[in-house]
Amino acid sequence: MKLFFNAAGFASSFVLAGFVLASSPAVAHVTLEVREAKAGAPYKATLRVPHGCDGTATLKVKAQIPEGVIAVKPMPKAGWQVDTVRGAYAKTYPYYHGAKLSEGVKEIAWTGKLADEHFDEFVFSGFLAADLPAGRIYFQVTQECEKGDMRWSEIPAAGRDSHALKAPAPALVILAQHAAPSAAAQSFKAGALTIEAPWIRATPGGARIAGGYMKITNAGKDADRLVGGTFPVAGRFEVHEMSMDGGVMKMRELAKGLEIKPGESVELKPGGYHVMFMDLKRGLKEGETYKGTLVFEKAGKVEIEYKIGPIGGGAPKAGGHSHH
Ligand SMILES: [Cu+2]
Repeated sequence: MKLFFNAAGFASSFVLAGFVLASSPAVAHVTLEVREAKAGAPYKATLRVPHGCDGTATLKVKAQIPEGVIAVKPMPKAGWQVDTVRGAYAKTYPYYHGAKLSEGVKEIAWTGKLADEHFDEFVFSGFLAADLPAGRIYFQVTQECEKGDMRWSEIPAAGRDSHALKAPAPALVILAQHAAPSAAAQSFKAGALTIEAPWIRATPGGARIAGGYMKITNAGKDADRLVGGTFPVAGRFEVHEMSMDGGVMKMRELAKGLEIKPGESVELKPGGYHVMFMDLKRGLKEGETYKGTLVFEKAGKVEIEYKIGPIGGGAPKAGGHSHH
């Protein structure tokens, strides 16, 4: 009798005694090399095919492109014929330079030969639509072999993960964009300046610092500078910029404040200029609001109100704060 091991390594032969096993267990699955990516950004997919079907060579690999993955292009592959099937997307998606895409590659098929004892990678590039919600999307893959085929098409039920599935479809975790809390956000006036939609990223765990973001527009004829401010639960308030330092993104205080030129807007946003609240006396939770002040060189002091936004992705790493 054939000894059968499942993925957990338990010998199941006694359970299956008396049955004829149709196929050997698939220990390694077809997976994506990079399994997390941000919406609204390019994505390079590398599908890894670890074995054939029941010991026979793979002759074709077909990947279905899920909705929201646009502008897909397969990478040519030596020794393999690459075919695509195009089709309409469920809707029109904005793409670079104002372009809109309403159709594109929905399926890629690679035809060639991959011996069972070999491993190979099948690569394509695409763009993850900005409105893809955080969560998982699945690339269903079919592997056609000399004998039989493997359909990597199982999608776990809501709230479950893929581990229990025999042939899970390769999954990609979509990370939410760090979007500012929305539109209904308030604006505040100080002389010729308008401050729009101030928000602060919620603080994870016991973090004692937080970044604040907003858009400042100068409708006047003279430049002004954001030079300081106050925040009720912060020990210190600084105006910061992010910049590259020896290949590492770091933040530093703008000693002379942040200039807002006449007729221009400056956006304070994650990864760029921001105000920094330090020595926080309490954590900031999403959904809360806090009043604070900003101080401008010419326009003087203005009271504003911040909304506390999501913790989100892309927060400056703690290491970047080592100078604080
Ligand atoms: Cu900072």
